Amino acid sequence: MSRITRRGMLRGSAAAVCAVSLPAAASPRRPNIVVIYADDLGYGDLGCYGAAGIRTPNIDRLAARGTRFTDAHSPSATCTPSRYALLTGDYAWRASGTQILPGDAPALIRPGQFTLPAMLKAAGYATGLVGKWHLGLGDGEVDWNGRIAPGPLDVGFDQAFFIPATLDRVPTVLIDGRHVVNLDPADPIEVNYKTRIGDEPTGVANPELLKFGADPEHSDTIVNGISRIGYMTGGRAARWEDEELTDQLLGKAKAFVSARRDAPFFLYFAMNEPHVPRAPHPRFAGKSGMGPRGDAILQLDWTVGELMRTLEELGIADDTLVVFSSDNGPVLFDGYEDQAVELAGEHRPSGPYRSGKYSIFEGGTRVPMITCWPGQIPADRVSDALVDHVDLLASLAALVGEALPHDSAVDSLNLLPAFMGRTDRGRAFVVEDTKLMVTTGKSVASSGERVLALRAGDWKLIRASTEPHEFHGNVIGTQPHHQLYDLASDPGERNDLASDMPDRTRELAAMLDRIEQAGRTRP
Ligand code: NG6
Ligand code: CA
Repeated sequence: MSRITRRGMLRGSAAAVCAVSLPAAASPRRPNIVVIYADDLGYGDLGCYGAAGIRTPNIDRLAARGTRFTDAHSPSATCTPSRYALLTGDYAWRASGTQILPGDAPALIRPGQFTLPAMLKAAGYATGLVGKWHLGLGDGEVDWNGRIAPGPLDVGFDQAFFIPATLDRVPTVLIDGRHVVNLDPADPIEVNYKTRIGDEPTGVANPELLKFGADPEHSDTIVNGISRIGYMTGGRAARWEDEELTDQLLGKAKAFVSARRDAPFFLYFAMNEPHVPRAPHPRFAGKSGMGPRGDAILQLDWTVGELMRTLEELGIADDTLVVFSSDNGPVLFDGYEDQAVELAGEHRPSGPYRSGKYSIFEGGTRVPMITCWPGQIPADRVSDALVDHVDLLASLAALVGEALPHDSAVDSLNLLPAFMGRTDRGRAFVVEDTKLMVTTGKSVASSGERVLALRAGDWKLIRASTEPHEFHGNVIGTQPHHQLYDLASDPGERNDLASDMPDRTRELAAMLDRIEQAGRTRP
């Protein structure tokens, strides 16, 4: 019997394993684990999920070699809370402060907190982060010119090469471990999210310097011809060049896996595509016919292919479990005039689901997800199991034989058999989450209401919220009353059944209240 079966599967769900005949697997090594987390990639954005207008052969190949999920959810409809839940195993809405963070926010995950990388590190894994962090740094006053802590290295990563927040937020610099890369001490960095500092051009004052226009929220300091959210001065030698960034991150990811080819490693490769601002390398520019958003998806796909090729060349592809997914649903216009809306044509970035990023409708959190581990996970399989990224922590703990402390990872369920593609039995329910955007002139705060929805089987209850909600003219799903949808017959959430089915609505609303009040969902 393989180590996986012995150490993980039987512990979690013996029945599920026995129900399906497994490929007789030779004893695998403890696998390397690579989580590739795309940013704002939608359910309908990949060829293997039905996109006809965009070619994603590398990610499609990953799906052909593994299992593709049709009902996988990011824990939230925006980045910070999704990543918080992925890394901690707690639904983000249980904690305060888990909204989209500015680039100078303090560390949200505190040192000592139980996390996915800390768990894998305890199991003997080398752990690395390459890419987007967006979970805050420091204790309130980040010293961009000195030692930056706490950060990823304090919550379980051995190595971290990362961008602090988002591509559209200052500071637009990379951090290696605890220090800004290429920082010239004679040109110190200063960051301010409230008032303009220094005399560098801004999108508001110098729109003629921009590669593309931006809305007022994205019109502060211009870096590399792109205006950002927030002001920064200094650090000129350290500023990234958007067009080169993904190649640089890929280089780091390749170096990490190459250096650790002989030991189990965990790589969290947090890619930025197709988040705004979309400025892919010139070799992708204009190639999709859908403008920079489509081109960014081509870049994402190519980069995934390169990382896979590296694993193959190192001879470790068969010893590596790859998980591919996205932190939230898609958005076309997100502040920059890059023609994403105009050039989308027939492309439906959310596939059959309604709305996208920021939304409590399915498009907000129903994301592509693929797991691939040659010889262990069935190839070319489609799974309808209901799964959530919050479950990866408990599931991977089961895989490597680590126990979870009772009071940590409180919403993370061991769904290893589902992630291994060996059963379609996933969660009985999942809580969907969004923290609403409130647009008030210049300031777009995500200090608005938190709206939760409960998926129980095909039923979906969207909890009533008091604020009316739109984002850039899109209805994002909230109403002053509960909504009830039957996704089996109405996947697009058009037919609110709440007034026709008051009992079911009440029952699901009460269940959601109980889940919230219980403080945990893991048994
Ligand atoms: C929003 C930004 C948006 C994007 C998002 C974070 C405005 C108007 N919009 O506040 O451009 O950066 O935050 O995206 O400021 S996420 O994928 O990291 O959650
Ligand atoms: Ca995102």
